[in-house]
Amino acid sequence: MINRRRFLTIGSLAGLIPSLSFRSKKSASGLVSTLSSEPTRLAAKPIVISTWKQPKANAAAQAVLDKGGRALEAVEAGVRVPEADPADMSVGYGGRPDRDGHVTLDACIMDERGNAGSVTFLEHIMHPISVARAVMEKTPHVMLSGEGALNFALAQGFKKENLLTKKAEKEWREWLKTAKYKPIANIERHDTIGMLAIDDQGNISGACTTSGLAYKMRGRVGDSPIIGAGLFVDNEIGGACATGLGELVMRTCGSFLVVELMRQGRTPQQACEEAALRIVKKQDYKDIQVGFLAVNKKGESGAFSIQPGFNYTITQQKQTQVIDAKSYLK
Ligand code: SD4
Repeated sequence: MINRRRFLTIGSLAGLIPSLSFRSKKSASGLVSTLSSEPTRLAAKPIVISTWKQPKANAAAQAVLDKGGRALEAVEAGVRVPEADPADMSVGYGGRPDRDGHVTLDACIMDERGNAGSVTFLEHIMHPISVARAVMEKTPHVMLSGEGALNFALAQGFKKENLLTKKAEKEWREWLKTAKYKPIANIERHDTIGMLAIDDQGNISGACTTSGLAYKMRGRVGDSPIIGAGLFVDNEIGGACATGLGELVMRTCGSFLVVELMRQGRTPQQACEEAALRIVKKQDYKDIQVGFLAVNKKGESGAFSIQPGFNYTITQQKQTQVIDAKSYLK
């Protein structure tokens, strides 16, 4: 499907983003700019779509939708899979710690009514997404952080656990020998999961959960739990989520921007591309990865990243595929 897509050169779209100097061909620096003329994937509902290679998470979400469940239930069930999987070292249990050796988690969730819940800097709880959902449904707030989030989780019956696996600890101790902190595109194997789903009723929900950047400063919170940055859903329009270096996504309200661009008429693919170009235009992106993923109300979807290497998993009509996203740099 991806190879069959037609692309417009950015030159013909210069009116949309006037101040970028677009190139229609590969330049000396290797930059290529494109905005697609078609959505990446044609509409089909229900749909589950998630950042990176997450077939098991999509299967768990799809199982909920197969029973006629809400998209909200689906995305929660879906992202709980990598949260509990120690092999996924960017999410939940087994996540890489901060520079002081603590696993700290960020997550958020949004439903079709525009309700939102979020936890940041949460420690010791395997399923931050479920705590985020409890914040949404059981408190008058949107976001709880740190000790307050942990106390709330414990009061809700969540169990306190050690989330630092031997493997993650060993790698961290190795890192301590040089303790150089420089996030590099894809090298940290970004597996943060952002998931969007549309259910039988046509309702959209989303979830995003991560242990954040490996060896981050203690207390650092990324884009993933920030409504509008790591995730945004507007049931009239669509949903979007982001992965990669959160600082770049937060500075541009990335997921909100993608949804707003879809509101203005962009396809999900075009919206993801334009949001990535916004970052490229304003930020130092050279070694940095950011990927966007979006779905609109019709069930069309799209994805785009700054660096090559970003992929996503889509489940539609009972078929699951992992697709390489187009990228700004080649
Ligand atoms: C963050 N956006 O904390 C997250 C990291 C990420 O895959 O996406 N990793 O900045």
